[in-house]
Amino acid sequence: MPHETYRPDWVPEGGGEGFSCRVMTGVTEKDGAGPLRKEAPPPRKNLTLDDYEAGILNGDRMILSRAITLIESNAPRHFDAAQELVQRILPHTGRAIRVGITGVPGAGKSTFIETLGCTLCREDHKVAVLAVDPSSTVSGGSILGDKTRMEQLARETNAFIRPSPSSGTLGGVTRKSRETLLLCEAAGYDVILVETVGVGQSETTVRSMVDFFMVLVLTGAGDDLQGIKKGVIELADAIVVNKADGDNKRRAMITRADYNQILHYLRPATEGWTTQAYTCSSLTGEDIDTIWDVVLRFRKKMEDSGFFQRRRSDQALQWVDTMVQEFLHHRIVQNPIIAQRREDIRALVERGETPPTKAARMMIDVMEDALFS
Ligand SMILES: Nc1nc2c(ncn2[C@@H]2O[C@H](COP(=O)(O)OP(=O)(O)O)[C@@H](O)[C@H]2O)c(=O)[nH]1
Ligand SMILES: [Mg+2]
Repeated sequence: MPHETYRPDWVPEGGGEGFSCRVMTGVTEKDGAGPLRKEAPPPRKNLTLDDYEAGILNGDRMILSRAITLIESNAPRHFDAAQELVQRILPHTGRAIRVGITGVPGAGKSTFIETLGCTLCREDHKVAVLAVDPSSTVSGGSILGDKTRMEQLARETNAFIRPSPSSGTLGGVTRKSRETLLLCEAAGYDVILVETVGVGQSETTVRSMVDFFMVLVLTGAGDDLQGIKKGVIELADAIVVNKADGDNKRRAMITRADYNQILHYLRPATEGWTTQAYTCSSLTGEDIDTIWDVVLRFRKKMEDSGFFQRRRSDQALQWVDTMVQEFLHHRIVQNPIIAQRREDIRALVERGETPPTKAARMMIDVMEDALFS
């Protein structure tokens, strides 16, 4: 097997790691060095659903990764298997605290997650990091950026980092992210951190899959709120003014006060919880523990009031509705008869020959005909 470390027979009793061998993939003819040994890739054992289930419940990261790949697959035959798998692991989900983190590019989301994640891992938490990146679904590029690699956190054995699935509609990505979150919970991750950018629709999407939602902001909010829409602030359970270090610290305090002023006039995102602004530095780690205490205090309070569970079941129901809508939308836009008739009816409206309400009625009739009869 290529790139595998093994210990040969001649290792002396008590011989340390230094006696390991590392086997590299052989050079092939393509490399231009003549007819050398050609090594076939190791056969990848096909996993059964039982293998997946047992592996996930055992916390096997390799099997967890492969299960997520199954979920992310767009092939119809994988879809059924993936759904069966999600059904099977469902009784083992729900025990993690799910935290969403948004903010404009450069706000320090990835750095924050890395610092917080490493701290939690050292406290024996198992931390899974997921990303929902709407840009990668459209352009193939990522706004979340390279730092999503989170090199320090990636080295922690208690951490599992999964980048955003990179194809499909935001709806498809959302389904995959939600199901990935469930698999991670079943694999024993008790903290799930979901990173997304504060542009477009993705923060509403992430809000709908997490318990606690925070917005990372930079200093100097002023009147323009740094392009962060008021709508995003209204989704937040905490505003975190990041980069409160060095010369920036004093300004961060002022920004925090500014946000608290604004929050005073907004409806809180979570019933029974007062959203406040805090400062921290993801670079030095200062006050990262304070932010985590806020999350824990939130969970305790919401569990006591019953709101925690209620939000989760509301989210599940809302998720069903969203998927039905998306499914119908998909069926409608994919249908050639509907597409043709739609053009005809639009032309009638454009020429002023049919009033809009009647045209809408005609469209509905066409759809019912095409889809349900
Ligand atoms: N001084 C300082 N710089 C930070 C802090 N957090 C992040 N940065 C820097 O800000 C830049 C953007 O950080 P990144 O985590 O990639 O932001 P993201 O786009 O929101 O994920 C990087 O150069 C970080 O090193 C912080 O708390 N203090
Ligand atoms: Mg990032």
